[in-house]
Amino acid sequence: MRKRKRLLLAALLISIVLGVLYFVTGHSFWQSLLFENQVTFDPQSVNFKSYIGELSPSDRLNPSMRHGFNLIASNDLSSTRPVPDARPILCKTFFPASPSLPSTTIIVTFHNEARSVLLRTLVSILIRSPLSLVKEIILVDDFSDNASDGLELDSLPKVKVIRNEKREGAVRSRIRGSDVAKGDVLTFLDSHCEVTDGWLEPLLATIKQNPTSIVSPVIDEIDGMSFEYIPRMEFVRGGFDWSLHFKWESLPNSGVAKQDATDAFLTPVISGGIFSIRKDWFRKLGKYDVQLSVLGGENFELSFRGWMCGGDLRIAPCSHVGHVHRRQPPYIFPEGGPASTYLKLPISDELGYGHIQQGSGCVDLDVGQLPVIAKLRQCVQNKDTQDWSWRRKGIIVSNGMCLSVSPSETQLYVIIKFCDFTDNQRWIRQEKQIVHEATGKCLDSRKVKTGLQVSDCDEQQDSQKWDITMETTI
Ligand code: UD2
Ligand code: MN
Repeated sequence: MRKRKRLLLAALLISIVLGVLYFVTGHSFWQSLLFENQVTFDPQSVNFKSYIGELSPSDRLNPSMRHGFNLIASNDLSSTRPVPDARPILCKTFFPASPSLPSTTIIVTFHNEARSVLLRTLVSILIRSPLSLVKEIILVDDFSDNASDGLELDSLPKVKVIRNEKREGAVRSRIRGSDVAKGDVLTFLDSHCEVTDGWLEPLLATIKQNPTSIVSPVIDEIDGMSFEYIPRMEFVRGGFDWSLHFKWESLPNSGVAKQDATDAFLTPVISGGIFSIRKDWFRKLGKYDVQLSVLGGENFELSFRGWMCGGDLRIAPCSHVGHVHRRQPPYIFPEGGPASTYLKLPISDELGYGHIQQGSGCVDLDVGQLPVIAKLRQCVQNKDTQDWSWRRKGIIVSNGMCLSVSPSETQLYVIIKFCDFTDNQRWIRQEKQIVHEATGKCLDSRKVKTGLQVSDCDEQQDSQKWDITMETTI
Protein backbone atom coordinates (compact mmCIF):
# COMPACT_ATOMS: atom_id res chain seq x y z
CA MET A 1 0.00 0.00 0.00
CA ARG A 2 2.77 2.39 1.04
CA LYS A 3 4.73 1.50 -2.08
CA ARG A 4 1.75 2.39 -4.30
CA LYS A 5 1.32 5.70 -2.60
CA ARG A 6 4.98 6.53 -3.13
CA LEU A 7 4.76 5.62 -6.78
CA LEU A 8 1.68 7.79 -7.22
CA LEU A 9 3.40 10.69 -5.49
CA ALA A 10 6.49 10.32 -7.70
CA ALA A 11 4.34 10.23 -10.86
CA LEU A 12 2.51 13.34 -9.69
CA LEU A 13 5.78 15.16 -9.00
CA ILE A 14 7.24 14.22 -12.40
CA SER A 15 4.08 15.42 -14.15
CA ILE A 16 4.22 18.74 -12.29
CA VAL A 17 7.92 19.23 -13.18
CA LEU A 18 7.28 18.33 -16.83
CA GLY A 19 4.24 20.61 -16.92
CA VAL A 20 6.23 23.53 -15.53
CA LEU A 21 9.09 22.86 -17.99
CA TYR A 22 6.67 22.68 -20.91
CA PHE A 23 5.07 25.93 -19.79
CA VAL A 24 8.43 27.69 -19.45
CA THR A 25 10.20 26.38 -22.55
CA GLY A 26 7.25 26.05 -24.89
CA HIS A 27 6.19 23.49 -27.42
CA SER A 28 8.92 24.11 -29.98
CA PHE A 29 11.68 23.31 -27.48
CA TRP A 30 10.29 19.82 -26.87
CA GLN A 31 9.56 19.36 -30.49
CA SER A 32 13.11 20.20 -31.45
CA LEU A 33 14.53 18.07 -28.63
CA LEU A 34 12.51 15.00 -29.49
CA PHE A 35 11.93 15.26 -33.19
CA GLU A 36 14.76 17.46 -34.46
CA ASN A 37 15.83 15.04 -37.12
CA GLN A 38 12.33 14.27 -38.19
CA VAL A 39 11.15 17.75 -39.13
CA THR A 40 9.46 17.61 -42.47
CA PHE A 41 8.14 20.45 -44.55
CA ASP A 42 4.88 20.38 -46.39
CA PRO A 43 4.71 23.30 -48.85
CA GLN A 44 0.91 22.91 -48.86
CA SER A 45 0.94 24.20 -45.31
CA VAL A 46 2.04 27.67 -46.41
CA ASN A 47 -0.35 30.26 -47.70
CA PHE A 48 2.07 31.73 -50.25
CA LYS A 49 -0.44 34.14 -51.76
CA SER A 50 -1.37 35.82 -48.52
CA TYR A 51 2.31 36.32 -47.58
CA ILE A 52 3.30 37.72 -50.98
CA GLY A 53 0.29 40.05 -51.18
CA GLU A 54 -0.85 42.19 -54.09
CA LEU A 55 1.38 44.30 -56.33
CA SER A 56 1.24 48.01 -55.58
CA PRO A 57 0.15 50.28 -58.49
CA SER A 58 3.70 51.61 -58.88
CA ASP A 59 5.16 48.06 -58.98
CA ARG A 60 2.59 47.19 -61.62
CA LEU A 61 3.61 50.22 -63.64
CA ASN A 62 7.35 49.65 -63.33
CA PRO A 63 7.94 46.11 -62.02
CA SER A 64 11.72 46.31 -61.83
CA MET A 65 12.16 49.73 -60.32
CA ARG A 66 12.05 48.82 -56.62
CA HIS A 67 14.20 45.70 -56.55
CA GLY A 68 16.24 45.82 -59.74
CA PHE A 69 14.45 42.69 -60.99
CA ASN A 70 11.04 42.01 -62.48
CA LEU A 71 8.66 41.71 -59.56
CA ILE A 72 5.71 40.61 -61.70
CA ALA A 73 7.72 37.69 -63.11
CA SER A 74 8.77 36.67 -59.62
CA ASN A 75 5.31 36.96 -58.07
CA ASP A 76 3.83 34.89 -60.89
CA LEU A 77 6.27 32.07 -60.23
CA SER A 78 5.52 29.29 -57.77
CA SER A 79 7.67 29.12 -54.64
CA THR A 80 8.20 25.43 -55.35
CA ARG A 81 8.96 25.66 -59.06
CA PRO A 82 11.33 22.95 -60.28
CA VAL A 83 14.87 24.02 -61.16
CA PRO A 84 17.33 22.19 -63.43
CA ASP A 85 19.77 19.69 -61.97
CA ALA A 86 23.09 20.85 -63.40
CA ARG A 87 25.36 18.59 -61.36
CA PRO A 88 27.94 16.43 -63.08
CA ILE A 89 26.42 12.98 -63.30
CA LEU A 90 28.67 11.35 -60.71
CA CYS A 91 27.58 13.75 -57.98
CA LYS A 92 24.32 11.97 -57.39
CA THR A 93 26.02 8.81 -56.24
CA PHE A 94 28.92 10.52 -54.52
CA PHE A 95 27.18 12.61 -51.91
CA PRO A 96 24.41 10.78 -50.10
CA ALA A 97 22.76 12.59 -47.19
CA SER A 98 24.77 11.05 -44.43
CA PRO A 99 24.08 11.50 -40.71
CA SER A 100 27.84 11.63 -40.24
CA LEU A 101 28.04 15.01 -41.96
CA PRO A 102 28.28 18.04 -39.65
CA SER A 103 25.07 19.98 -39.08
CA THR A 104 24.74 23.51 -40.41
CA THR A 105 23.02 26.74 -39.53
CA ILE A 106 21.85 28.53 -42.65
CA ILE A 107 22.05 32.30 -42.38
CA VAL A 108 20.14 34.57 -44.77
CA THR A 109 20.37 38.33 -44.29
CA PHE A 110 18.05 40.68 -46.11
CA HIS A 111 17.12 44.33 -46.43
CA ASN A 112 13.82 45.18 -48.14
CA GLU A 113 13.83 41.98 -50.16
CA ALA A 114 10.82 41.26 -52.41
CA ARG A 115 8.57 38.88 -50.49
CA SER A 116 8.08 36.38 -53.30
CA VAL A 117 11.85 36.13 -53.78
CA LEU A 118 12.63 35.81 -50.07
CA LEU A 119 9.96 33.16 -49.63
CA ARG A 120 11.24 31.16 -52.62
CA THR A 121 14.74 31.24 -51.09
CA LEU A 122 13.47 29.68 -47.87
CA VAL A 123 11.07 27.22 -49.49
CA SER A 124 13.77 25.98 -51.84
CA ILE A 125 16.02 25.32 -48.82
CA LEU A 126 13.23 23.49 -47.00
CA ILE A 127 12.27 21.26 -49.92
CA ARG A 128 15.76 20.52 -51.27
CA SER A 129 17.88 19.99 -48.17
CA PRO A 130 18.06 16.99 -45.87
CA LEU A 131 16.51 18.73 -42.88
CA SER A 132 18.36 16.44 -40.51
CA LEU A 133 21.50 18.37 -41.50
CA VAL A 134 19.91 21.78 -41.03
CA LYS A 135 20.11 22.87 -37.42
CA GLU A 136 18.19 26.05 -38.08
CA ILE A 137 17.68 28.78 -40.66
CA ILE A 138 18.46 32.19 -39.20
CA LEU A 139 16.83 34.99 -41.11
CA VAL A 140 18.41 38.33 -40.23
CA ASP A 141 16.15 41.22 -41.17
CA ASP A 142 18.50 44.15 -41.61
CA PHE A 143 15.95 46.76 -40.54
CA SER A 144 13.69 46.42 -43.58
CA ASP A 145 10.95 49.05 -43.79
CA ASN A 146 8.27 46.48 -43.00
CA ALA A 147 9.08 44.32 -39.96
CA SER A 148 6.44 41.77 -40.91
CA ASP A 149 8.40 40.80 -44.08
CA GLY A 150 10.50 38.67 -41.75
CA LEU A 151 8.19 38.08 -38.82
CA GLU A 152 5.55 36.37 -40.95
CA LEU A 153 8.12 33.75 -41.95
CA ASP A 154 8.90 32.82 -38.37
CA SER A 155 6.36 29.99 -38.44
CA LEU A 156 8.21 28.09 -41.20
CA PRO A 157 9.99 25.01 -39.85
CA LYS A 158 13.56 25.62 -38.65
CA VAL A 159 13.27 29.36 -39.31
CA LYS A 160 14.25 31.88 -36.63
CA VAL A 161 13.92 35.56 -37.39
CA ILE A 162 16.20 38.20 -35.90
CA ARG A 163 15.58 41.87 -36.67
CA ASN A 164 18.22 44.60 -36.42
CA GLU A 165 17.19 47.77 -34.65
CA LYS A 166 19.04 49.83 -37.20
CA ARG A 167 20.48 49.19 -40.63
CA GLU A 168 23.74 47.33 -40.10
CA GLY A 169 24.59 46.12 -43.59
CA ALA A 170 25.10 42.54 -44.72
CA VAL A 171 28.46 42.16 -42.99
CA ARG A 172 27.41 42.96 -39.42
CA SER A 173 24.08 41.16 -40.01
CA ARG A 174 25.90 37.97 -41.00
CA ILE A 175 28.07 38.24 -37.90
CA ARG A 176 24.95 38.68 -35.76
CA GLY A 177 23.44 35.54 -37.26
CA SER A 178 26.68 33.60 -36.75
CA ASP A 179 26.92 34.64 -33.10
CA VAL A 180 23.71 32.81 -32.21
CA ALA A 181 24.16 29.88 -34.60
CA LYS A 182 23.99 26.41 -33.06
CA GLY A 183 25.25 24.36 -36.03
CA ASP A 184 28.89 23.28 -36.44
CA VAL A 185 28.99 24.83 -39.89
CA LEU A 186 27.63 28.19 -41.04
CA THR A 187 26.09 28.37 -44.50
CA PHE A 188 25.41 31.87 -45.80
CA LEU A 189 22.97 32.67 -48.60
CA ASP A 190 21.73 35.88 -50.19
CA SER A 191 18.00 36.51 -49.85
CA HIS A 192 17.29 35.93 -53.57
CA CYS A 193 18.54 32.42 -54.17
CA GLU A 194 17.13 29.05 -55.11
CA VAL A 195 19.04 25.98 -54.03
CA THR A 196 18.96 22.84 -56.15
CA ASP A 197 18.76 19.14 -55.32
CA GLY A 198 21.80 17.88 -53.46
CA TRP A 199 23.29 21.35 -52.93
CA LEU A 200 24.08 21.00 -49.24
CA GLU A 201 25.78 17.63 -48.92
CA PRO A 202 28.89 18.44 -51.06
CA LEU A 203 29.48 21.67 -49.12
CA LEU A 204 29.34 19.87 -45.78
CA ALA A 205 31.31 16.85 -47.02
CA THR A 206 34.11 19.10 -48.31
CA ILE A 207 34.27 20.87 -44.97
CA LYS A 208 34.25 17.60 -43.08
CA GLN A 209 37.28 16.54 -45.08
CA ASN A 210 38.98 19.96 -44.93
CA PRO A 211 37.91 21.74 -41.72
CA THR A 212 39.73 24.93 -42.67
CA SER A 213 38.15 25.27 -46.11
CA ILE A 214 35.63 27.92 -47.03
CA VAL A 215 33.42 26.28 -49.63
CA SER A 216 31.19 27.90 -52.23
CA PRO A 217 28.75 26.17 -54.54
CA VAL A 218 28.68 26.80 -58.27
CA ILE A 219 26.54 29.92 -58.55
CA ASP A 220 23.96 29.69 -61.34
CA GLU A 221 22.16 32.70 -62.73
CA ILE A 222 18.49 33.44 -62.27
CA ASP A 223 17.68 36.06 -64.88
CA GLY A 224 16.34 39.15 -63.13
CA MET A 225 13.90 39.94 -65.92
CA SER A 226 12.47 36.52 -66.88
CA PHE A 227 13.41 34.60 -63.72
CA GLU A 228 14.67 31.82 -65.96
CA TYR A 229 17.11 29.53 -64.09
CA ILE A 230 20.31 29.35 -66.14
CA PRO A 231 22.77 26.70 -64.90
CA ARG A 232 26.48 27.38 -65.24
CA MET A 233 27.99 24.45 -67.03
CA GLU A 234 31.67 25.40 -67.18
CA PHE A 235 34.07 25.39 -64.22
CA VAL A 236 35.02 28.88 -63.10
CA ARG A 237 36.86 30.22 -60.09
CA GLY A 238 36.89 33.64 -58.44
CA GLY A 239 39.34 36.40 -59.28
CA PHE A 240 39.65 40.15 -59.22
CA ASP A 241 41.08 43.03 -61.17
CA TRP A 242 43.27 45.92 -60.07
CA SER A 243 40.26 47.88 -58.81
CA LEU A 244 39.31 44.90 -56.62
CA HIS A 245 36.20 44.08 -58.58
CA PHE A 246 35.26 40.44 -58.34
CA LYS A 247 35.19 38.49 -61.59
CA TRP A 248 34.88 34.88 -62.66
CA GLU A 249 37.69 33.29 -64.62
CA SER A 250 37.85 29.96 -66.41
CA LEU A 251 39.84 27.24 -64.73
CA PRO A 252 43.13 26.75 -66.56
CA ASN A 253 42.90 23.63 -68.73
CA SER A 254 45.50 21.81 -66.70
CA GLY A 255 43.38 22.47 -63.63
CA VAL A 256 40.24 21.04 -65.18
CA ALA A 257 42.01 17.94 -66.45
CA LYS A 258 43.35 17.14 -63.01
CA GLN A 259 40.04 17.60 -61.31
CA ASP A 260 37.78 14.77 -60.52
CA ALA A 261 34.43 16.24 -61.54
CA THR A 262 33.06 15.76 -58.04
CA ASP A 263 35.99 17.20 -56.09
CA ALA A 264 35.89 20.75 -54.80
CA PHE A 265 38.61 22.76 -56.55
CA LEU A 266 40.66 25.62 -55.13
CA THR A 267 39.73 29.22 -55.81
CA PRO A 268 41.69 32.39 -54.95
CA VAL A 269 38.55 34.19 -53.69
CA ILE A 270 34.83 33.57 -53.34
CA SER A 271 32.13 35.79 -54.78
CA GLY A 272 31.00 36.43 -51.25
CA GLY A 273 27.35 35.70 -50.56
CA ILE A 274 26.95 31.94 -50.74
CA PHE A 275 29.37 29.71 -48.84
CA SER A 276 29.85 27.32 -45.96
CA ILE A 277 32.49 27.59 -43.26
CA ARG A 278 32.99 25.86 -39.93
CA LYS A 279 31.74 28.12 -37.14
CA ASP A 280 34.93 27.73 -35.11
CA TRP A 281 37.06 28.53 -38.19
CA PHE A 282 34.96 31.63 -38.94
CA ARG A 283 35.50 32.79 -35.35
CA LYS A 284 39.20 31.96 -35.40
CA LEU A 285 39.60 34.01 -38.58
CA GLY A 286 38.09 36.99 -36.74
CA LYS A 287 34.77 36.79 -38.66
CA TYR A 288 34.63 39.99 -40.72
CA ASP A 289 35.89 43.50 -40.07
CA VAL A 290 32.86 45.04 -38.34
CA GLN A 291 33.70 48.45 -39.76
CA LEU A 292 32.68 47.25 -43.20
CA SER A 293 29.41 48.96 -43.96
CA VAL A 294 26.55 47.60 -46.09
CA LEU A 295 28.66 45.19 -48.14
CA GLY A 296 31.50 45.07 -50.62
CA GLY A 297 35.05 43.90 -50.08
CA GLU A 298 34.09 41.51 -47.31
CA ASN A 299 34.43 38.62 -49.74
CA PHE A 300 38.07 39.55 -50.37
CA GLU A 301 38.72 40.14 -46.69
CA LEU A 302 37.46 36.70 -45.69
CA SER A 303 39.19 35.03 -48.63
CA PHE A 304 42.55 36.60 -47.81
CA ARG A 305 42.19 35.78 -44.12
CA GLY A 306 41.35 32.20 -45.04
CA TRP A 307 44.47 31.78 -47.15
CA MET A 308 46.81 33.70 -44.88
CA CYS A 309 45.77 31.81 -41.77
CA GLY A 310 46.59 28.47 -43.31
CA GLY A 311 43.20 27.50 -44.71
CA ASP A 312 41.91 27.49 -48.26
CA LEU A 313 38.88 28.27 -50.41
CA ARG A 314 37.11 25.88 -52.71
CA ILE A 315 34.21 25.60 -55.10
CA ALA A 316 32.20 22.38 -54.93
CA PRO A 317 31.10 21.47 -58.48
CA CYS A 318 28.43 19.11 -57.13
CA SER A 319 26.61 21.94 -55.37
CA HIS A 320 24.54 24.37 -57.45
CA VAL A 321 22.72 27.42 -56.11
CA GLY A 322 20.88 29.98 -58.24
CA HIS A 323 21.22 33.70 -57.52
CA VAL A 324 19.04 36.45 -58.98
CA HIS A 325 21.09 38.60 -61.29
CA ARG A 326 20.05 42.24 -60.90
CA ARG A 327 20.83 45.33 -62.91
CA GLN A 328 21.44 47.61 -59.91
CA PRO A 329 21.39 47.35 -56.11
CA PRO A 330 17.84 47.89 -54.84
CA TYR A 331 18.88 49.75 -51.70
CA ILE A 332 20.69 52.92 -50.83
CA PHE A 333 24.13 52.98 -49.26
CA PRO A 334 23.61 55.28 -46.24
CA GLU A 335 27.30 56.07 -45.86
CA GLY A 336 28.04 56.78 -49.50
CA GLY A 337 28.21 54.79 -52.71
CA PRO A 338 29.54 51.32 -53.19
CA ALA A 339 33.00 52.83 -52.99
CA SER A 340 33.50 52.72 -56.73
CA THR A 341 35.08 56.19 -56.69
CA TYR A 342 37.62 55.34 -53.97
CA LEU A 343 38.92 51.85 -54.83
CA LYS A 344 40.90 53.42 -57.50
CA LEU A 345 44.59 52.63 -57.48
CA PRO A 346 46.45 54.93 -55.08
CA ILE A 347 49.05 57.15 -56.67
CA SER A 348 52.29 56.86 -54.76
CA ASP A 349 52.78 60.61 -54.33
CA GLU A 350 49.26 61.23 -53.04
CA LEU A 351 48.60 62.85 -49.65
CA GLY A 352 44.86 62.54 -49.95
CA TYR A 353 42.06 62.08 -52.42
CA GLY A 354 38.31 62.16 -52.86
CA HIS A 355 35.98 64.95 -51.81
CA ILE A 356 37.17 68.19 -50.29
CA GLN A 357 34.13 68.70 -48.19
CA GLN A 358 32.35 71.04 -45.79
CA GLY A 359 29.12 69.53 -44.47
CA SER A 360 27.21 68.40 -47.53
CA GLY A 361 29.09 70.81 -49.81
CA CYS A 362 32.07 69.79 -51.94
CA VAL A 363 34.72 71.72 -53.85
CA ASP A 364 33.54 71.53 -57.44
CA LEU A 365 34.20 73.28 -60.73
CA ASP A 366 32.27 74.19 -63.84
CA VAL A 367 34.24 73.03 -66.78
CA GLY A 368 34.13 75.64 -69.52
CA GLN A 369 36.07 78.73 -70.47
CA LEU A 370 39.10 79.54 -68.33
CA PRO A 371 39.59 80.89 -65.75
CA VAL A 372 37.11 78.75 -63.83
CA ILE A 373 36.29 79.76 -60.29
CA ALA A 374 36.05 76.83 -57.83
CA LYS A 375 32.67 76.57 -56.10
CA LEU A 376 31.05 74.74 -53.23
CA ARG A 377 28.37 72.43 -54.57
CA GLN A 378 26.13 69.72 -53.14
CA CYS A 379 28.32 66.60 -52.81
CA VAL A 380 27.50 63.75 -55.17
CA GLN A 381 29.17 60.39 -55.64
CA ASN A 382 31.12 59.61 -58.77
CA LYS A 383 31.31 63.17 -60.12
CA ASP A 384 34.80 63.62 -61.47
CA THR A 385 34.84 67.40 -60.96
CA GLN A 386 34.45 66.73 -57.20
CA ASP A 387 37.17 64.13 -57.18
CA TRP A 388 40.45 65.74 -56.07
CA SER A 389 43.93 64.39 -55.66
CA TRP A 390 46.32 66.19 -53.32
CA ARG A 391 49.90 65.41 -54.30
CA ARG A 392 52.99 65.51 -52.12
CA LYS A 393 54.29 68.46 -54.18
CA GLY A 394 51.37 70.41 -52.71
CA ILE A 395 49.20 70.67 -55.79
CA ILE A 396 45.50 69.74 -55.66
CA VAL A 397 44.39 68.27 -58.98
CA SER A 398 41.14 67.31 -60.68
CA ASN A 399 40.83 66.37 -64.32
CA GLY A 400 44.46 67.34 -64.84
CA MET A 401 43.84 70.92 -63.64
CA CYS A 402 45.19 72.54 -60.47
CA LEU A 403 43.54 74.60 -57.70
CA SER A 404 45.23 77.95 -57.94
CA VAL A 405 45.16 81.52 -56.58
CA SER A 406 46.69 84.29 -58.67
CA PRO A 407 46.12 87.55 -56.74
CA SER A 408 47.18 89.66 -59.72
CA GLU A 409 44.61 88.08 -62.07
CA THR A 410 41.55 87.19 -60.02
CA GLN A 411 42.08 88.77 -56.60
CA LEU A 412 41.71 86.12 -53.94
CA TYR A 413 39.36 83.79 -55.82
CA VAL A 414 40.38 80.19 -56.15
CA ILE A 415 40.51 79.23 -59.78
CA ILE A 416 41.31 76.12 -61.78
CA LYS A 417 44.34 76.38 -64.05
CA PHE A 418 46.64 74.18 -66.01
CA CYS A 419 49.23 72.98 -63.52
CA ASP A 420 52.43 75.08 -63.54
CA PHE A 421 53.74 73.97 -60.11
CA THR A 422 54.35 77.55 -58.89
CA ASP A 423 53.69 78.59 -55.27
CA ASN A 424 50.29 79.87 -56.45
CA GLN A 425 49.27 76.24 -56.84
CA ARG A 426 50.72 74.81 -53.66
CA TRP A 427 48.64 74.05 -50.58
CA ILE A 428 49.46 72.87 -47.08
CA ARG A 429 47.17 70.99 -44.70
CA GLN A 430 47.03 72.55 -41.22
CA GLU A 431 44.60 70.67 -39.00
CA LYS A 432 41.25 71.27 -40.73
CA GLN A 433 42.48 74.24 -42.75
CA ILE A 434 43.91 74.27 -46.26
CA VAL A 435 46.56 76.98 -46.48
CA HIS A 436 47.64 78.58 -49.75
CA GLU A 437 51.43 78.68 -49.80
CA ALA A 438 52.04 81.90 -51.75
CA THR A 439 49.62 84.11 -49.80
CA GLY A 440 49.54 82.23 -46.47
CA LYS A 441 45.76 82.58 -46.55
CA CYS A 442 43.17 79.84 -46.01
CA LEU A 443 40.64 78.24 -48.35
CA ASP A 444 37.32 79.80 -47.36
CA SER A 445 33.73 79.24 -48.47
CA ARG A 446 32.23 82.41 -47.00
CA LYS A 447 31.28 83.85 -50.40
CA VAL A 448 29.61 80.68 -51.52
CA LYS A 449 27.53 82.16 -54.32
CA THR A 450 30.36 83.72 -56.25
CA GLY A 451 32.93 81.06 -55.51
CA LEU A 452 35.68 79.96 -53.16
CA GLN A 453 38.32 82.38 -51.98
CA VAL A 454 41.34 82.47 -49.72
CA SER A 455 41.15 84.77 -46.71
CA ASP A 456 43.08 85.44 -43.51
CA CYS A 457 43.37 82.22 -41.58
CA ASP A 458 41.16 81.99 -38.52
CA GLU A 459 40.87 78.65 -36.75
CA GLN A 460 37.44 79.56 -35.40
CA GLN A 461 35.93 80.06 -38.86
CA ASP A 462 33.79 77.08 -39.83
CA SER A 463 33.98 78.22 -43.45
CA GLN A 464 37.71 77.38 -43.34
CA LYS A 465 37.31 73.83 -42.01
CA TRP A 466 37.57 71.06 -44.60
CA ASP A 467 37.30 67.29 -44.60
CA ILE A 468 39.01 65.13 -47.19
CA THR A 469 37.67 61.66 -47.98
CA MET A 470 41.01 59.91 -47.70
CA GLU A 471 44.15 61.34 -46.16
CA THR A 472 47.45 59.69 -45.49
CA THR A 473 49.20 60.43 -42.23
CA ILE A 474 52.70 59.73 -43.44
C1 UD2 B 1 27.77 39.89 -54.19
C2 UD2 B 1 27.47 38.78 -53.19
C3 UD2 B 1 27.08 39.41 -51.88
C4 UD2 B 1 28.29 40.18 -51.36
C5 UD2 B 1 28.85 41.10 -52.45
C6 UD2 B 1 30.25 41.54 -52.18
C7 UD2 B 1 26.87 36.64 -54.18
C8 UD2 B 1 25.83 35.81 -54.77
N1 UD2 B 1 26.49 37.86 -53.73
O1 UD2 B 1 26.85 40.96 -54.32
O2 UD2 B 1 26.65 38.47 -50.93
O3 UD2 B 1 29.27 39.29 -50.87
O4 UD2 B 1 28.95 40.51 -53.70
O5 UD2 B 1 30.30 42.47 -51.19
O6 UD2 B 1 28.01 36.22 -54.08
N2 UD2 B 1 21.88 43.08 -47.47
C9 UD2 B 1 21.64 43.34 -46.13
N3 UD2 B 1 21.83 44.63 -45.71
C10 UD2 B 1 22.28 45.62 -46.53
C11 UD2 B 1 22.57 45.31 -47.88
C12 UD2 B 1 22.37 44.01 -48.31
O7 UD2 B 1 21.22 42.48 -45.36
O8 UD2 B 1 22.44 46.74 -46.07
C13 UD2 B 1 21.66 41.70 -47.93
C14 UD2 B 1 20.88 41.61 -49.23
O9 UD2 B 1 19.48 41.63 -49.00
C15 UD2 B 1 21.40 40.28 -49.77
C16 UD2 B 1 22.84 40.23 -49.26
O10 UD2 B 1 22.92 41.15 -48.21
O11 UD2 B 1 20.70 39.20 -49.22
C17 UD2 B 1 23.86 40.57 -50.34
O12 UD2 B 1 23.51 41.76 -51.00
P1 UD2 B 1 23.32 41.85 -52.59
O13 UD2 B 1 22.50 40.74 -53.07
O14 UD2 B 1 22.86 43.22 -52.89
O15 UD2 B 1 24.80 41.65 -53.09
P2 UD2 B 1 25.26 41.11 -54.57
O16 UD2 B 1 24.64 39.79 -54.83
O17 UD2 B 1 25.04 42.17 -55.55
MN1 MN C 1 22.79 39.01 -54.20
